[in-house]
Amino acid sequence: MEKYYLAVDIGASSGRHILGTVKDGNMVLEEIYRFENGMKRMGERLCWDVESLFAEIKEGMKACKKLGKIPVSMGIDTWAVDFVLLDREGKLLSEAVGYRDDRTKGMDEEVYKTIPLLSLYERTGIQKQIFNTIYQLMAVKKQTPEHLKEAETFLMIPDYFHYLLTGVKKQEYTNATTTQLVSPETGTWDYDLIQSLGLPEGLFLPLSMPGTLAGGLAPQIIEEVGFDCQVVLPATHDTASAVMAVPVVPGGSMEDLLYISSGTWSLMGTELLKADCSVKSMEANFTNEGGYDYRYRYLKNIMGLWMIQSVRKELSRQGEEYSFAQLCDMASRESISSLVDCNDSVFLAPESMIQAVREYCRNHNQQEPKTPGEISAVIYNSLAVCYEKTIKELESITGKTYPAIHVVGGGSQAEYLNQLTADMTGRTVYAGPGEATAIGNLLAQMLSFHEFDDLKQAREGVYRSFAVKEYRPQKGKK
Ligand code: ADP
Ligand code: LRH
Repeated sequence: MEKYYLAVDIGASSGRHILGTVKDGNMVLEEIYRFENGMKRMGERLCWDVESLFAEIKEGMKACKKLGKIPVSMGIDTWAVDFVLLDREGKLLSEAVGYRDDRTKGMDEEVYKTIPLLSLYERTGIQKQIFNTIYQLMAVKKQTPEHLKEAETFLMIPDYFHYLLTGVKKQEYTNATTTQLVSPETGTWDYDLIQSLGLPEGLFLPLSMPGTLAGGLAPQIIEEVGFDCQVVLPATHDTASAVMAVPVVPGGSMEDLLYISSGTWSLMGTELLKADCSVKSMEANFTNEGGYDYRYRYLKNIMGLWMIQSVRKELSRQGEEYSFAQLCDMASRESISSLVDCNDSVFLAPESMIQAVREYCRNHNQQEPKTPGEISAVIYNSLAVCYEKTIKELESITGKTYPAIHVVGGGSQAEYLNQLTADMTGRTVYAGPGEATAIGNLLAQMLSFHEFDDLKQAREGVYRSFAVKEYRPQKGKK
């Protein structure tokens, strides 16, 4: 009898249900359901439609039933930093506001009235991003304080979905670290910080590690989807799951891996056994997010393929349909040398990404990209330059050298970008697996059911199970 595990991986641009099994030590995957995702304007705010996302979660579960492949366990991961507040009856107090909404404007200064930026970094090790949960909670406190007063429960988005499935409220560690309210020293909420910010301490429960059993499905869910299974918390932050699935050559080392988790964002970094909360690290804007087994994900957020996703959508609205592969192909034939700083805040949520890229080039006295191919070329080239800069910073901070880059996630299919990255950085790029996040989600469940002994064995399993494509740097291309 096959033993199936179900990963529900919801990224900012799409979600999927993937069934996984282990056969002779190798992982076998089957994608059974996929759906679109994206923030939507609801009233004044950019929000996630959590109601329809939960309906999609259940639809995918029904697909298991239809196939007759009932998982022993399931787990959900999503993007980080966003949350919901629930009242005493477990009802949402507001829409689930998304991280690209501008409600956090000026909230950094509000937080710094209580704790200066440097102390905040020293205490949490988390990279400043204006959308971190800490700034979002400050926005709630300033703009709708009644929600904080009425709130009985704070749950990050995947914790909320697990609660809807099981009726059990758990707060998972890896995603909790992205709130910027967790101490890397203790691995739990920094209650002094929470108190000093005037946030209700009671909202923050003891944290649960990936692999924790949340419980079985609630009776009404069993009735709806047609089966029961355990819910096991994966690393609920999608990037933490993706990093778990960075392949390791059998007998090789897990230390000193350099990865890019490439999707809507490019998360580039390594793992550290101890968080680096130094001033140098803060100035380079590296983060120490919590990972499986308390291995810190020492990385930098780079704006990533969000830029190309936005361009593609915009072109589609104008009646020009291109696949990502086509945009890559068109970009590869352009010679434009203009570059943008991908991490400039003008690219976080512009009305028009095409105009934002053009304007940036114009303002920096560079050639303005005109055609879709030119715009895509500017974006892909700028990303590769950003990767090169990030490696240099990382090597200078850790004192190590990283000869190869593992690109995992949907973006590992961008062949043109992989080759550019190899050429620009002078390192070999290993691209794949493309479904790293779902694989990492499955690994946490499988580890909890003892399919693998430990993370290293699990990562060696990833190496054996999935094809990885190699891109060697070509001389003279830089
Ligand atoms: P997320 O989980 O953040 O929603 P994914 O990991 O699914 O994102 O990655 C989606 C991105 O991968 C797309 O935005 C696109 O840029 C890139 N991508 C996927 N397939 C291809 C392809 N065939 N060629 C080029 N890029 C691709
Ligand atoms: C990637 C991701 C990233 C976060 C961002 C909000 O999907 O989780 O790690 O910084 O979304």
